[in-house]
Amino acid sequence: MAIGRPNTGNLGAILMIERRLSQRMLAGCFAAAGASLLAAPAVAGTGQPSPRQMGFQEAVTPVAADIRWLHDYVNVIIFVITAFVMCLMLYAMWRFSEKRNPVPSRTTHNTTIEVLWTVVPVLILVTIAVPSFRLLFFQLNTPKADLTVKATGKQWFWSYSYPDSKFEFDSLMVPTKDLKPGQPRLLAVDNEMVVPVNKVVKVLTTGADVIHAFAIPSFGIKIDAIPGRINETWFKAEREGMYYGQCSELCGKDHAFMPIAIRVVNDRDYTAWLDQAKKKYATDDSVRPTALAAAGAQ
Ligand SMILES: [Cu+2]
Repeated sequence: MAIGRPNTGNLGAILMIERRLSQRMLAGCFAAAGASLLAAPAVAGTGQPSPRQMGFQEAVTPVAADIRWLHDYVNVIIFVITAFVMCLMLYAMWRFSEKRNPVPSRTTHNTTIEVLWTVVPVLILVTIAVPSFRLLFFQLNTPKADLTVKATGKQWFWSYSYPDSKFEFDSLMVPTKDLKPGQPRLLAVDNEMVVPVNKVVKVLTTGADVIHAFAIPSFGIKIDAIPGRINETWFKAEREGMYYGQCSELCGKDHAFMPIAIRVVNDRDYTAWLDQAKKKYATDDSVRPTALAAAGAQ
């Protein structure tokens, strides 16, 4: 009795279904990729994510622009290496298959190729390390600051203090039901941090309770806000507008609901804001001794 026959029939049918399915899946993947490419906005979001965004949010500071450049540069290197290794593997599978190469050679060691596959990766790493270190120094060396703002992460909102002008205020997320037109959900806040355009802003961060992290994708900054210590970063926004970020360190129940909103304005608007902010957020140091504000003034 041919035991194998019914099985062969089943197997054939299964294989055919599988082939059709994989064809369909492949077509689906291509369609999805095509649709997302077509539907993707010309530029990724500025200051906030945009629907079907590919890649980073648009860079508005020199540091963020450099981060984007390094990312694209390393991506090209990754692509070339991956393509090269894939071609090499495909060629080896084809050329040295049992059919084409029944008696394998017993060659071992080839000094030239061994030197090459040691030296070439080292050179590739050097071409990555040089711009990467340059970017690190650029990020970590704060230029002379025009303005200092201290951001204190609290469960679950941010407080901004302007030590030069001696005021501090809290910045809380606007609940979805209270959003005004144009305000992005989970990102809009009641009191935005306001800074002037084209000015170096030094940001000091600290945490009042647990570790939070201050991050603005468009500015290319992300730095931990740790209780008991002050961290420092800087940005120079080169375009006016609203820029959003979020706490980027899991800090508790409402971690997802303590956005960071920074409004970058021209000098005139900044002076006007500063004048009214001084009145609005005036703190009487005798009533409210803020050790945090003092720490920021250093
Ligand atoms: Cu947090």
